[in-house]
Amino acid sequence: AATAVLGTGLLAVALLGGGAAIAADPITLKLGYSLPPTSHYGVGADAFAKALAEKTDGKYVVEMFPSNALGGEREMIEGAQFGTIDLVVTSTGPVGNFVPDTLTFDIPFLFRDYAHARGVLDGEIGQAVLDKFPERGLIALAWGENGFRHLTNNKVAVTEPEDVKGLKIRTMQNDVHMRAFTTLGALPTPMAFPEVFTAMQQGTIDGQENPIPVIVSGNFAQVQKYLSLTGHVYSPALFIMAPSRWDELSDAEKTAFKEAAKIGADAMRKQVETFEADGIAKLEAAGMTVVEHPDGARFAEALAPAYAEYEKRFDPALIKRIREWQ
Ligand code: EAX
Repeated sequence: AATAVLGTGLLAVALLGGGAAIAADPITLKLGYSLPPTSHYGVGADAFAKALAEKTDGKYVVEMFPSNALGGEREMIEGAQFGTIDLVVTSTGPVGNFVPDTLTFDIPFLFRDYAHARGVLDGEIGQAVLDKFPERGLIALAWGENGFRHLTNNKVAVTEPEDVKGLKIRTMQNDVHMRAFTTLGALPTPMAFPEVFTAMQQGTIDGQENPIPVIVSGNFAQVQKYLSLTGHVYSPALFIMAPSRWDELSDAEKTAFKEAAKIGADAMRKQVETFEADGIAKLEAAGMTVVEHPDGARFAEALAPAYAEYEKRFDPALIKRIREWQ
């Protein structure tokens, strides 16, 4: 019966396909995310649900609310704090407003590549940040992945930092990102994700920035002409849980939730890789002009004043440790 309200039918497929039993009287948990079921978030959330059912003998059934059905990411995180939403798969975009320690990871050009980002998040440094969530009224089960963010817009093929000057760019509700775009001379417009497509369509913004998996999943090629592979910042994702739900779990169940989230995160990362492998060609086929090699070194140089500020705001020793991670 729980699957009837999904509108996607994916849960039923995930559970039956996995052969997991559904307990006689299962507990249904609401999970929200901002992208379609076919996205990396959808794939990750389904893998989590399946693993959780297996590990708890079907005691927990996850009801999926994809495509912003429960609101933007900031609203969903608030829902988890209040206990009106049980689980959220979200980018860290708005998370710094709740748990400031996540903001260090939002510094542009901090991570070299996927292996670097994943290594830092899965190690001591990432765990220390996950451990900060309870004191902010949230539980973070595991790091997932959104991907390296690239710039799209409707005005100009961006190759150099100067090309960004005067562009109205939607950013996430994240002041580290906003600071970077202000420093480049853009006009950053913070906006919740559910409003972004319409804003591009109506021309109230010139562009936005997101990883390839989001640009593809969101059909942004329909409303954006230019894609520049700036890779200017790595965007982590998180499996977040409502503390009110978490506190009801036994220790064994807590372990099961964390393990299931890790399995979900691995599936999400694999799906990011799939989108990265064929996404750019798909976007070109859909009519986007792609700048494959914008001048990354000059972008980093142009951000010097922003870096000076980040060094004051965050722990410089931690930034150095992350940069030098091997
Ligand atoms: O989490 O708000 C954003 O641009 C996010 O990257 C998107 O919602 C996926």
